[in-house]
Amino acid sequence: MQGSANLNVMIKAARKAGRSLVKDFREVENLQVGSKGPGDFVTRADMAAETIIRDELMGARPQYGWVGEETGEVAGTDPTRRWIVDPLDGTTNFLHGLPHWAVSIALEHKGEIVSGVVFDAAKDEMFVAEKGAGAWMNDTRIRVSGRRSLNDSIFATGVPFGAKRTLPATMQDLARLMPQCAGVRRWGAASLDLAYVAAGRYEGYWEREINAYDIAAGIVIVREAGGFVEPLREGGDIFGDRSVIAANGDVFTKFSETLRGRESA
Ligand code: LIP
Repeated sequence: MQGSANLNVMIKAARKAGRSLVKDFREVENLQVGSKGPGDFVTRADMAAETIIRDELMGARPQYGWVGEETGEVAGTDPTRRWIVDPLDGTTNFLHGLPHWAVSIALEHKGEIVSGVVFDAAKDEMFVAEKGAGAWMNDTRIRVSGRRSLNDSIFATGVPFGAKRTLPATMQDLARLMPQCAGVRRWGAASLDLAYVAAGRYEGYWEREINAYDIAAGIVIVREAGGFVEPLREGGDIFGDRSVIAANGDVFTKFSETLRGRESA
């Protein structure tokens, strides 16, 4: 893909952070579980990755704003653009030695996500998209799946850590959806859930109580792969409501109506 200068900066940052995380991920497997076990180590790995990304992005574009999972929000001198970064999405998987986690970097311009990079460093899968330029995985153009019926479709969801507030609603979602589809998965990395929808690996994904930095990059990747992304609440706001629903265009209506409680014929 012929990306913009900004996208190239994002890809470089993701690769650099990914290399550091892969090294740390190998270490996690050698650590003993205990009070001074992988938990502290993973927090340090996460912080180190965020520092790498921040140095790269802020070094290249010091005028842009910044939102990072670990370091919070910093306003830029250019109020129209900001980076939205999760250095390690899928922390719990990482902590348990499960190779399903990613670096997620998005660029927002005037309230819209215009570029996104989701890097699954353990599998060396780099998902990227830029508004108007399509979505790619490594050197291959990706598209959402062509499955049209809910019955044949697989979906993914997530439940936040703790989940007290969200669990009953998610259970209701599952009760509505599962009898009508081929299966629901819970992989534990929202950025990759969106990237997988974009790559046609499953048909859709939804989540309640999700943070902007977990999903910002994936949003533009799904849209550029031909899919739809909306807030779960009709007419709502994805980041404001902290809820999202994404799917290929063929199943989106039935999928969203099922979750929103209005089952279509
Ligand atoms: C996690 C997500 C996961 C979601 C959790 C959490 P983290 O991100 O990607 O899929 O269900 O609520 O936000 O904490 O690993 O960066």
